[in-house]
Amino acid sequence: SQSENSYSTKLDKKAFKASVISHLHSTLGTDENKADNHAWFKATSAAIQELVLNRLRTTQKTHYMNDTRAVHYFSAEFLMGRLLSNNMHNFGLFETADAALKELGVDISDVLEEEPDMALGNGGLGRLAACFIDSLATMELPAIGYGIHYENGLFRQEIKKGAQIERPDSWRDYGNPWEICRPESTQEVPLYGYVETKYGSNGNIQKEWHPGSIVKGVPWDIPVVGYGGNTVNVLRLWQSQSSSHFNWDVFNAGGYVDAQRENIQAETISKVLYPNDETEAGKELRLIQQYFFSACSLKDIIRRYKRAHGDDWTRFSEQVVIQLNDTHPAIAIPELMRILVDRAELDWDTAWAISSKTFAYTNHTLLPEALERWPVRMLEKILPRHLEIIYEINHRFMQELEKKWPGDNVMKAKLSIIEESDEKMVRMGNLSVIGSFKVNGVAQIHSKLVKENLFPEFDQLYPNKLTNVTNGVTPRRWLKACNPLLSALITKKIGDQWPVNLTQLDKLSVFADDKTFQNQFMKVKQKNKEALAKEIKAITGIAVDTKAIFDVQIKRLHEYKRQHLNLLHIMALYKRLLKDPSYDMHSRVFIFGAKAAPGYTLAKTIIYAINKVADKINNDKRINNKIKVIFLPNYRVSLAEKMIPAADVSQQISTAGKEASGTGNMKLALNGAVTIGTLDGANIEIAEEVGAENIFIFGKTVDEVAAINKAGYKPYDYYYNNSEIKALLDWLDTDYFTPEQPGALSSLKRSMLEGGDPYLVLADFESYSKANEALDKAYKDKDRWAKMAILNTAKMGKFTSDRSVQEYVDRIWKLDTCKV
Ligand code: 26W
Repeated sequence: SQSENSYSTKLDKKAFKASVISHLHSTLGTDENKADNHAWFKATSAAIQELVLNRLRTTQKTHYMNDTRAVHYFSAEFLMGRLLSNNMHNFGLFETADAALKELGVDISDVLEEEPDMALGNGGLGRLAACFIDSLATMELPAIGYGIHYENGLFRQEIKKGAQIERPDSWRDYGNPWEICRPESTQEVPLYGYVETKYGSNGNIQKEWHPGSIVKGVPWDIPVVGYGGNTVNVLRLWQSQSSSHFNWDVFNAGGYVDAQRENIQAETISKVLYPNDETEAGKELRLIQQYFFSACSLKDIIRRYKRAHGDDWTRFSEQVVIQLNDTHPAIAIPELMRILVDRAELDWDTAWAISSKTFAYTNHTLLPEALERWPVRMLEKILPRHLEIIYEINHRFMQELEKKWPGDNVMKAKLSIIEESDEKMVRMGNLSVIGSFKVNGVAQIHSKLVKENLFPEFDQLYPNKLTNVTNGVTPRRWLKACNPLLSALITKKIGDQWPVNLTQLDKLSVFADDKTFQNQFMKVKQKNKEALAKEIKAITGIAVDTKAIFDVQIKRLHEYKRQHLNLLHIMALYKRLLKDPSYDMHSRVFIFGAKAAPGYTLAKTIIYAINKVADKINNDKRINNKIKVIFLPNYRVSLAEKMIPAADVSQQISTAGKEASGTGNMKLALNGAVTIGTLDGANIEIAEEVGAENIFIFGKTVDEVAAINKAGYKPYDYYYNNSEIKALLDWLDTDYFTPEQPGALSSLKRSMLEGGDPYLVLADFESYSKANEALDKAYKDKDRWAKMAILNTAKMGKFTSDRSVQEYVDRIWKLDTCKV
């Protein structure tokens, strides 16, 4: 196509074929006759990687020669998904590769299916980081992502008899074609030990940390290909390794096993991603992970800076900006202070002036249980010098507060980095705000709540520090690559610039009433639904009617996201149909994808409940296939890419004030799904863009939620006053859905009554039910629905991650593009 040619990196079908075959021979040691899909995947990837590495070298040379200021995106998670299709699209080579493989007798989609997801993240925060580095490369901005090279990413989910089982995700078992090990850039990271006080060269008191152990960090680079293929940045992920990997004395004394034990401990650091999303568990290994990758990354940055600027620290914050993706890497703040004060021997004020101009922090959640706090005792043991530095930062900060608000100890207690609870804690959020020059939330409403509820005093103290940058998603992966049919239709209508200039989608608006375009648009949706239906059949064995409404809720399982509100409503529809077989509703397939944190019992019960209700409904002949409930196991990026293009309806139903932004909401609307949602996170901005007629908004607002909680929320009132709600909750308490396990769903009922229904499921139920009726009615009007779907796609221009990144660049990072 035109769009591909205009960006294409001169490699035609013939040359591509030759390259794949040559890799089949020389890289994989096989041939065209013996190769299976996996070998074709490896060979195709190797052919692409050759181009990637060329552009990577050119990019790095260019950045080096220009001594560019760069952003360093520190994130404990990068949820990259698969890279082959994305890299081919970004090089403009997808269609060439497709044709070349076809001539070799190979189906490209079979090849793409061979790639394991890089699931080095939990959910929204990790996927946002992946979208941002895609945008940074596309926009030709000097940037590097820093994170952890987890040996095991987020667990693989199996569903056995309705319940979630976790299995390890070993994504590198057969080798990863993209990553490059850079042993020459290995770093060493100290841990444990004690701090010695002594006198430095200038006669001042100096601190020296004598670590109790040292681990090595070995970097693996993943190239990040920008759209157009010009800039290729890197994602640098650290793998931990034992530093003295063989202790000969112990070994020779017969202590082979003891000598190995220490190795194993060091290597445990990057073994596994913590699967908790929004719950801080306070685990020592997690703190070590955070410090490990922050320290390796800082050393890497400083090594590069010194190569250009020697020991002159004055330009450090001009060259380096570090974005902290939530507080997970916040320990980098005292680490930089340690390097500047203890190692470079700068005085505190000079060091602080540099450090506090280097860091910026993004907050991704308001949930109290997700706000990181580390026991002082734990820090003291693992990072004794950092604890001292944190105390010093806090001490000076308290003096600043005393000047501003003399004698106000309440204020001091609130803003202190140290929480004076029974067990003293270090508040990483407070440290991040104090140590950063900018702090942002991720959607307008979220940033407003960050200012008003989470950090109001900080906002008073530092009037322009807190700001908003609304999230975005990359349209290259989340429309162009995942939805080729819709992409082709859009390009035919408005040209090929939309992937890099998403607001051009608005040009589709004038066709929203055009019958021909409506037909074309809905035909694409229909084809995508048929493809997903096939997938559903293959995975679950269940046949679904592709004329039914495809209603999708895909996200981590969490009470605040309220999958159980969706489930209660499904049960309500089922009950209405049983009671009155002529109950008027368009047939609907409810599709879920969700992983629960392994220790989150109620979340697991909700998964179990969805599967058990699904079993019952899917096999109940009485309701004539009006409802199907599908739980697709192991929700992940590559599955999302199949589900999103096929969705008619996008469920975004969190309790108002709880979902910081959401990004799935953007991806689904971009692909023509209509949202049913609360006024929460970015839903509010989506509603603003698409207009009230093109979205189904329901439920209590942020202010109403606050008022209800203040007055004392009584879920029993809803239970006793709404007979449908009562019947539904009581139903959960029978053995109707779990005959083999009576009472298995009772705890779900209890959570909404005795448990206090903390996320206001019952308070929002009726409003949700009404919104669903309106949605059902709208769907039955084919023209109206087509118009809504088109306008959802047309009005998503704002939500490209290019726009988010541009806002960071203009208002926080102050970067210049660097054409490669
Ligand atoms: C320490 C445990 C833990 C782990 C992960 C706490 C918190 C997190 C993340 C901050 C959770 C997360 O992914 N938050 C999501 O960030 C997205 C990107 O900004 C938002 O779109 C989602 O609304 C928010 O839930």
